[in-house]
Amino acid sequence: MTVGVGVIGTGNIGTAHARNLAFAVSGSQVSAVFDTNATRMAEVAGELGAIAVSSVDELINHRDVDAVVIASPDHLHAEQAIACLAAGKPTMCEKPLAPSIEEAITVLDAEVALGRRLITMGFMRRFDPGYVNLKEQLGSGTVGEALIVHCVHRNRSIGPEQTSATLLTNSVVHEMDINRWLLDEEYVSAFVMNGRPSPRAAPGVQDPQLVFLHTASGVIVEVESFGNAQFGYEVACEVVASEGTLRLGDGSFITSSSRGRHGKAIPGQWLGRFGEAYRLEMQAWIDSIRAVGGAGITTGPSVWDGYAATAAANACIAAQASGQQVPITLIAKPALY
Ligand code: ISE
Repeated sequence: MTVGVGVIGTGNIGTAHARNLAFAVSGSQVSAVFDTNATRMAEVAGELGAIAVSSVDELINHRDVDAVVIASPDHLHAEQAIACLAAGKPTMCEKPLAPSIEEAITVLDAEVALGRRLITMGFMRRFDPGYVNLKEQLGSGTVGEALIVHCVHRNRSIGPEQTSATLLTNSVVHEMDINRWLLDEEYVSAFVMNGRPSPRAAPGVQDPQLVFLHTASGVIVEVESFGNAQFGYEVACEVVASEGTLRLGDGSFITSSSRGRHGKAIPGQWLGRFGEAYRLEMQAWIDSIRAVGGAGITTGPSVWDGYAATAAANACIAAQASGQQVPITLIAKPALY
């Protein structure tokens, strides 16, 4: 069975997902696309041999659409995810599940009421070979127990729509997810340190910022989030453990020596760094749909993971505003997850 996918949003990430589904993933094709930018939508539809539809509703309910990718602006994810649940279609929802906890819970409630998992969260770092290796090595116990995790998340620049809060819900949300996955436990509190803003930061935007999370067992997760780092894209993670350390540098850095120079090329943005993770994420999603379809997805990041990451990001927003440490209290985990 070839899974016909409808892609909502043909911006950077939606187009990357659509190209992967059309050319790099086996078992899928892109049957329909939708975007409010009609020119861009037509270009992507033409390139992939998909139809361009006139609304999100038409896409979700189209008979050639077996499954949906949500790659629209963050504030639309929750309502579109709920519409996909109502149509009974397996869905890959880009992060975040929603910017606010309340909206995230509406999706959680809708999926629990349906009684089967249809939504997979697009936390692609879980498929990055570097992070997978880091988790395996930590799990093997050779460095002992994790005590502190230092993370670096630098973007070359951020758009004018980004605020101190969206840097947390849209960007640092990756660390919210990947560290609870790495450590296999939930967070219990958040604290955010504001410092001297970069002269490149837009007025009123706290950039860079230092985020501190405590997990249930007391591990400290520290994240440097820097949206306007200028030099390129960089993600790094170092686990300090009781018997040693594990360090994940930027997996896409290749050191080369040529023409009298020695050095590394730095990716300009996240697609360069996480290209393989995005492809592997899509292949795993399509494989799971082909295996179980609408009967319910059982692998990959879930709506619960999306909710937990949003809850941590929202605690950070409150911590940033108050300058205080803010507790993170999750609702009871439904049996579905
Ligand atoms: C973007 O949406 C991503 O997913 C990138 O990984 C992240 O670095 C960036 O800050 C986000 O805006």
